[in-house]
Amino acid sequence: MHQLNGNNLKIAVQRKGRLADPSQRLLRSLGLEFEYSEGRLFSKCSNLPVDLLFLRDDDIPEYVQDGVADLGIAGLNILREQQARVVRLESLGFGACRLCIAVPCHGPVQSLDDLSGKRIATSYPSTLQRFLEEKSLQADIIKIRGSVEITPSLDVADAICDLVSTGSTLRQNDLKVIQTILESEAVLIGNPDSFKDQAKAALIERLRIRVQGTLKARSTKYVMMNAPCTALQSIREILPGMRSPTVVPLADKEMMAVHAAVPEETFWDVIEKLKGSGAQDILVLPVEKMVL
Ligand code: PRT
Ligand code: ZN
Repeated sequence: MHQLNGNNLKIAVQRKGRLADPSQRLLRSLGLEFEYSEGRLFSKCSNLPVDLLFLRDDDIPEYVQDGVADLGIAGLNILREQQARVVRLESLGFGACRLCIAVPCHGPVQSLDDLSGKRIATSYPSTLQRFLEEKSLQADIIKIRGSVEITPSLDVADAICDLVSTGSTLRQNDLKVIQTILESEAVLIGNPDSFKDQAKAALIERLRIRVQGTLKARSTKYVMMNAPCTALQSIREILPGMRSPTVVPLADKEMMAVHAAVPEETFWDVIEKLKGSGAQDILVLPVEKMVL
């Protein structure tokens, strides 16, 4: 059995569930090398002074708050619900979902105002309570641990407040969203005291830069194209906000190759405009890491 090292940076991630695989993938993409097998509670990284703790997602904010772990990866939904005293370091771009109030499609409650005096079943009572207070709504909150979506058909509740990602669970239960109360995704959190330890603070900073480099790379494509030299000015204008693209001369003196990084969200627009301005033979490559 491995022993945890008191000086090592401890990172808590979900053991099993929706955030488990993407969290481990992210950690590996940061260059952390570790072993994992199901049922394992912790693992020492072989190449950095980092120990990983594998926990239930609900326990992660508290472990970080209490300093058992220095960093953690948890859903924003859990952080908000628990109001944990931790610092939010980075949004991680996975585990996206919305905490929503949903009602039976053809029931008496069709809007927020109809909720007055009604029963809302949820696993997120604090977040819901705060939302209702903000809206000056009075409703009974029924705290349920799982399978919240079946409570209206059992007449345990008139509405639910639950996480939605694809919406298929709601559709299967003939429910529809009337209000989103939180947009959530996985976030990297930290214990504020961990930054007081110089060695830990320095390692956290290194890991943060690696997280940013990995996320930036995921949302960027590397585009290579050939174009007539006369199109250089218009191609530069189509690639706004980029540093100067790389221009490589070709054997055909009138032609050049242009290489540039393009953000995913504007990708197709940019490609179409590039084509329109004379670019041809456009190659698009994924970017592995991006450190600016
Ligand atoms: O065992 P442990 O406590 O660690 O795991 P868990 O079962 O409590 O959590 P898990 O693995 O289901 O979810 C972990 C985290 O994933 C959540 O805290 C959210 O941050 C995030 N996440 C993203 C989701 C969903 N999407 C999601 N769709 N968590 C739960 N759901 C559930 C939702 O509650 C509902 O039952 O999926 C159903 C709805 O999904 P759709 O796709 O039908 O809309
Ligand atoms: Zn959980």
